[in-house]
Amino acid sequence: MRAEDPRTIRLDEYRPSDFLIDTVELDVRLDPTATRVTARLAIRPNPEGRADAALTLVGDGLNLVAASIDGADLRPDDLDVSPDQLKLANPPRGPFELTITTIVDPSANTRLMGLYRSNGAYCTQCEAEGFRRITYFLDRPDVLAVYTTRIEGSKAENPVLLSNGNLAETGDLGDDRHFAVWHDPHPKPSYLFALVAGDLGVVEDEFVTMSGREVALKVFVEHGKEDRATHAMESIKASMRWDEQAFGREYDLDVFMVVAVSYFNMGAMENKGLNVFNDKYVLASPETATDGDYANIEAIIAHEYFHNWTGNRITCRDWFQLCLKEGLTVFRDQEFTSDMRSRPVKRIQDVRNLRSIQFAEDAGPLAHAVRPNAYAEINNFYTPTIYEKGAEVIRMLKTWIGGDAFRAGMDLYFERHDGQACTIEQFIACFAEVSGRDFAQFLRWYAQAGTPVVTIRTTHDAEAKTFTIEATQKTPATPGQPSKQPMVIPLALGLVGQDGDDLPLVVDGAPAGPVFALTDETTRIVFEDIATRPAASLFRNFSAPVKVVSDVTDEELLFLAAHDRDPFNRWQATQTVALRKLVADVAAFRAVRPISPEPKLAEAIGRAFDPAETDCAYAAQIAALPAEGDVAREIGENVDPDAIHAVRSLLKADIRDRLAGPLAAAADRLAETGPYSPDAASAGRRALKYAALDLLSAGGAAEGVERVFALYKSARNMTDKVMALHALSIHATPEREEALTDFATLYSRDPLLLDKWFVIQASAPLPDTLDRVEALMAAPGFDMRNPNRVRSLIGAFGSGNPTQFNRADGRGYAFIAGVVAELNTLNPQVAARLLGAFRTWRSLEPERRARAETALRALAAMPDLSPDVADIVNRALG
Ligand code: 0A1
Ligand code: ZN
Repeated sequence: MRAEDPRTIRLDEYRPSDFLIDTVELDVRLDPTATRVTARLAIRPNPEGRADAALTLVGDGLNLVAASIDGADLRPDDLDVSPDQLKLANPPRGPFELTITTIVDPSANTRLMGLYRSNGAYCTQCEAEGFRRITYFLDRPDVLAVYTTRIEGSKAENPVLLSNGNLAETGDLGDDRHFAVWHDPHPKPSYLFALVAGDLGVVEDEFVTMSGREVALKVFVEHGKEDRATHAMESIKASMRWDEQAFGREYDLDVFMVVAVSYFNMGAMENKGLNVFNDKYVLASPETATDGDYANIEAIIAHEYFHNWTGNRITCRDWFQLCLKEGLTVFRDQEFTSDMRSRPVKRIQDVRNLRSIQFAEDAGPLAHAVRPNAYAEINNFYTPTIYEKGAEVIRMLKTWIGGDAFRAGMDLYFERHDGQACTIEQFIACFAEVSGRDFAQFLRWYAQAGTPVVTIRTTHDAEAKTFTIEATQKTPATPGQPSKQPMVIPLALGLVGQDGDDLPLVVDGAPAGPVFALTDETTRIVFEDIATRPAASLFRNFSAPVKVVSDVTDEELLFLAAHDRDPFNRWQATQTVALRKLVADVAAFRAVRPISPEPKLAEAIGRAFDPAETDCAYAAQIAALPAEGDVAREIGENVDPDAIHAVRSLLKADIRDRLAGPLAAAADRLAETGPYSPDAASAGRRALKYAALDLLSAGGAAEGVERVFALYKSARNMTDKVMALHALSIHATPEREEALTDFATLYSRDPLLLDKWFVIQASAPLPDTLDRVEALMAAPGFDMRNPNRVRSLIGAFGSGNPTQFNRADGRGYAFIAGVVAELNTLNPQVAARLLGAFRTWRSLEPERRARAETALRALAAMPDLSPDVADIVNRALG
């Protein structure tokens, strides 16, 4: 963060609001270009604020029509008004009612914040600071009010009128006008307000809560898509049941609604009682959705639903506490998915994801703490660090104090803080209280950015029969944080004996572990009664979000890959061996030295394709090598993405050559027979089949490509079709072109399927990819105003195509920067997100680094840069 930036907001400058708003009565008269919003606000001075303060309500591009206090009109002289604020220098010093009328233009709102239109429907997005684009307000999360919302509009255009809470009244006004009044009894911050109106189809169901209350469930979608909403509906019911069982949390309104919209900046939004979703995370049918889509929908429906307690009933005091709701809610949705599907597979997927996006963020110029202490633009802090690392911190907390104490702490948090806007300290205090532990050091996880590196040295003393683990932790410097202090790092471990069983853990003559807290820079643990050197299984189940550097040998790792009883570490062992090899191979490749063969790695991966392996989803994880980005991060500096790609492809081809028979047998054995079902076991079989086909077609090998093409042509569900198309798309073959053309002919009229076609082409590691992406921007169906289209075509190229984004000629960088410049005014949030592609630019080899910097500097020099884009560019260059 640049100190001179006038917009910088700081955590230590937090002050309670000088005024509170107890109730909000909104009257919204819908009109495509001139929607009239009248807000009646019951305001009173905050006893915790300053006594003689002015009242400053914030706006964003607003147009004031009228304002009055307690019924008396305010004249222009009484007010200090601009599009961005409404200020009363001398407001009443007791309770009063302020009425404000504004006019907003939803059709011109391309930023998709505030009130906007999506395919003809009206909808809102208010997190983080969108409510101020609807009316002047104390638009901050610690001002909680009870909302009553009256919506009036054309009956023909908007038969559906929705807002938060319960429906209180509806009425016909004649002349094609009607209205609905919604009342939400739960006080909430303005960012949780929502309004939706339009001509929508609905799927309805019901849920009976654990105390026997009936809740109406409604999922609204575009007409004709109702049959694609059933999976979302089932996911709502599963989420409601799970939150009751796992956390004792019950739903609290008469109705719970989800609306799918096609123009949305993010994944979904947890507005009280009225969740608004990107339709990509609602709509699914076997003909249109992949296994991945089904899983995402289930997880995101759960995430938004779980916010009802972690985020809505208990919200954040200020935006610095964003992880209070997001990290905790991600943790809760991860646990839900683990219970619904396979726990080890979910853990592996989450860790892959964490490493590929959060570790990358932590290692670059955009690194920031889980709770930052300053920000220039809050929209840019909806990051993997806040979400995914935030969830890891909660998971560590649970590992550290144990499951029972964790649940007791959560219960206390819900009981003590229901209805409040809280801080991380208040949350942590609940766990300190129930566990009796001191959390002062643990709190560093919220304040220190960067991924700690834990270096482990092991020694076995045969004579003394001891096995010593020496763990040294170091967190690298990050922007604004040159030096770091040691953290509390939970190390869950096992010592695996030669028979493959865990040895008893004895320290100082007593049973110990399996979780050890590393609290000092160096911690030594001496295990007793260890006659022969065991294989150390470290950080089981990924017990801390750290990078591990250990002296555990490849041989020991391969032993663990076969015998460790911790499924996560069986997977991790193979990954570590593969990663070490890939890093060594890249060095050899760049030095034009021969690459050494590695038959043992192929043997470990081969176990995934053993017909006796019944957990296919898990086996598919074993079979998938570390991603190119993982190799880049491990190398750390002077990175050449082409060399990494070349070496990884060679390793895949080598594994294929060694496992050709078992791979072909697995692909045959796993061929689809019955009707499609998206359940976890069936999805796992398809994932393993894909892993086999991906290896079989490595390097564009003719036989493998033929197999994949046959699957493409015979596929009877979208997962097979998309998997096959993806496998074909990475090699320049005639089959690739034929399949891409066929897919477009069949599906390009459906926007969500068009997106899949865009992603596949934009991620292809082929030299003509950028030309194609540029050409596709002019193709029918592409729309720069639709974030899903932009993310699928341009986002996938920037963040999902390491070799082509990082083209040696720098065209990839210039292309992304050019699109960002275009989107800068149209939709600054989406523009800023695209720039995430540059988060690792500093680790590139010098020539690419120079070209990336040129592109960033050109952007920085642009006039009228939005705060969103300026913030990322400045930090990326900072
Ligand atoms: N709270 C939402 C994420 C979200 C944040 C900002 C948005 O504005 C465009 C939209 C959604 C969640 O965690 O799902
Ligand atoms: Zn969330």
